[in-house]
Amino acid sequence: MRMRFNIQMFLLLAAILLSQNPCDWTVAQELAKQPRTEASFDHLGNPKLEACIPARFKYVYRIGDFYILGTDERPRESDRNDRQGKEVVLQAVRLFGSFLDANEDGKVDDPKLLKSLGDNFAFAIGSDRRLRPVEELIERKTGCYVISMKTDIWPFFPNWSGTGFPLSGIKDSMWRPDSMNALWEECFHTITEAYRCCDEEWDFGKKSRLGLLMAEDIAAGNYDIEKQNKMEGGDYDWATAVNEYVHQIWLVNQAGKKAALTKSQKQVLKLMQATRGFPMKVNPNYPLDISIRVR
Ligand SMILES: [Ca+2]
Repeated sequence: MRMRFNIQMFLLLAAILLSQNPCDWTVAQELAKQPRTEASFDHLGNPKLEACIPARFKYVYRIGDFYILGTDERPRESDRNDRQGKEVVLQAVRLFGSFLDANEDGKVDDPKLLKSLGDNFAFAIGSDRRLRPVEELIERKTGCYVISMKTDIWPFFPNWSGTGFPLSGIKDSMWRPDSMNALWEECFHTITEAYRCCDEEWDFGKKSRLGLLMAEDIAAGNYDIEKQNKMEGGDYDWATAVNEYVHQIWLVNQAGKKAALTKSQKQVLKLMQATRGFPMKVNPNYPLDISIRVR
């Protein structure tokens, strides 16, 4: 039951985080940003963002100007009770590396995606209590919206392969495979949010291509978001629902279970496949080579 509770908490908090449109916020904060040169993008990272990271965040990495930072707090729900915060940070760096270099040639597949990540986002790992002030500070000082993996709430299963789960179809927004590693989902949402900031096809609104496909599925009785909406007291936002729908479809496809998708869901898959550099799979053991250890 504890797992069930945690998944619900995970969905609820993920929904709250995703319900804000980070691009709108970033635009509003644009004036607060210092312009940075190409040279600093390559060699210096973002000193302003680094200055916001407290010493208790012992692990700081960057890929280009996109920062991944974490504490040494142990993840609360994991496969072993001796898992360390460092392991979560390192796996996040590997997942982002793999998402950015899906063909594994050691080069970022789509520099536009990396730029969007660095310009608009950072990724943080640790307990909710430790993360909140840092999320707020980074947003305020740099305009980067922080997407987080809350390791005191959400499950970290580093050996999860993303395959082998039973599935008869994605019926609702609450569906996740049992024993799923929540870190995959948070990193994936960061990637799709970055596309949302740099690619007009990646819109989650009601009139958007993705929004219309989800609406089709709901109208056909194939998919439900009302159960989650009720659980969240009517606050389950449409864009968040589309984002989670996209993630579920991606997850099912990368597990080799595309046949279980509806016609609309297969169209979502086509949009992903048509997006330049979009990672259709992820390798949790991707090497750390394209990242720089800052701390
Ligand atoms: Ca590549």
